[in-house]
Amino acid sequence: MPQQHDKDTGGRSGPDRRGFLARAGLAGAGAVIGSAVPFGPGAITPAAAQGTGSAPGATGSSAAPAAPAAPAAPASPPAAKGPQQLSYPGKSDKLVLLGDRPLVAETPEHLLDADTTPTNLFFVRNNGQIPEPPTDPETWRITVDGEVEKPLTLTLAELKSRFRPVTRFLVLECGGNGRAFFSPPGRGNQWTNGGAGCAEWTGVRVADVLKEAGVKPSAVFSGHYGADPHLSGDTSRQALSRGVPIKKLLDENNLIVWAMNGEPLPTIHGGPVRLLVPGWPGSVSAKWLTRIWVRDKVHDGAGMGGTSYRVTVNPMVPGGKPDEKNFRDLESMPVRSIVTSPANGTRLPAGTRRVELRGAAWAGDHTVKDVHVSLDYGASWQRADLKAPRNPYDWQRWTASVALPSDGYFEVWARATDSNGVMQPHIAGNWNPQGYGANPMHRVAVLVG
Ligand SMILES: Nc1nc2c(c(=O)[nH]1)N[C@H]1C(S)=C(S)[C@@H](COP(=O)(O)O)O[C@H]1N2
Ligand SMILES: [Mo]
Repeated sequence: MPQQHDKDTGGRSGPDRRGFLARAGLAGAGAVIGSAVPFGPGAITPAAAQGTGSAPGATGSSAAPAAPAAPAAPASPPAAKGPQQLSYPGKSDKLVLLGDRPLVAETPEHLLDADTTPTNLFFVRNNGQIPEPPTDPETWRITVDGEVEKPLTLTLAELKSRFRPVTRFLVLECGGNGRAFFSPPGRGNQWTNGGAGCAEWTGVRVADVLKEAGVKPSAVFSGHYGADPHLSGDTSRQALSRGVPIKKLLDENNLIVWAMNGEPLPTIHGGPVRLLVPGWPGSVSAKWLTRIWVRDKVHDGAGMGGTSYRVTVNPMVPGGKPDEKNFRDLESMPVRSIVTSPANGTRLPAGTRRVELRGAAWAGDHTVKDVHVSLDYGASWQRADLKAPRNPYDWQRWTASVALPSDGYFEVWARATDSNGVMQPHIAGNWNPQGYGANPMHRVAVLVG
């Protein structure tokens, strides 16, 4: 099925996809699915050539030794060149490059198998250039101003010494996560489910800092600023400057962080200092934080308004012409579950009659109430064992042991239901031009024998 080309993105699938499928040994299945499955061709295309070795019996690296990794290419448009790996100091080359200017890379779902996402596997999303790290991180300054009694300028050293440090497991998720599942394609980086991760972050509460500044009753919204230069190099332009309503800003779970997984926050993730506003689109979690501007009206920085980080009020015709009056900011991210083991494209020995599944689930501002799995395309469902979050805005790990009725081709489907009873849909609905809010059930192909 031909797909539109999306100019904004690095290629995901390549001309050699057929070759990859043949090498990967699920060629027959892949060919059928690639053309006939309505939920997004390639959503279950084996990703085994990523070759992590984490899944026993995965078709694995032996399938395609020389070729660049050929990950699952859910609903992604054929591009001029094949999928590429990220090459960046401190980051795993198993991350899939979605764009190199600005630098954007996602984590294949099966590499999100640890309870806490290692820094080298954490997805990367930049809108502008990556700023030069300061020689002395402790002198990094942030300003809190606007609708406050006492504007503050604080160095990193002062943040550390004047406020109580807090360490939390928090999910950071790009607002566009799941975009690749939209049909017709949404404009932007073609994330599958890998524009998310859950790290352990250390910093201070935004609310504590704002308490010291004294928020005025006139405060309505925040504007967040980072030090990253605009891609064009134009110093009068911000790469990105988003904000949140004051009520969300003052939520006690928001942090100004300087450490990730116990290490100084790497530059690529916004070090020395970034904001972490969990549950909402990642774009409000400003990296290289320089300023929190408390405003008396809705922020109008780069990435606010229009159809950016916005979803429809009344549903629109997929692919239709957007009416800007019909959009509102995407706030809480939707419920999502991922299967992190086995990897998509795993081959199990003939006669295998049970498979152990592992995954993660999260739901923006909410918790996850249930995860269910199916091996028969949703005809029947089995409830997974779901752990409680370690703290608010952590993701929830789940496991399930499922019987395999026979040899052959199976798809593992996983669906989560949030604390409000809202479940993941079968397909990406509520189409919008820039492709936000897609959270269809995750599907992983497994071949027994
Ligand atoms: N200053 C600045 N902050 C930023 C961005 C950016 O481009 N510049 N990208 C945002 C977006 S869209 C996301 S999804 C997250 C990604 O964070 P990560 O690269 O650490 O994974 O950072 C957010 N913070
Ligand atoms: Mo993002």
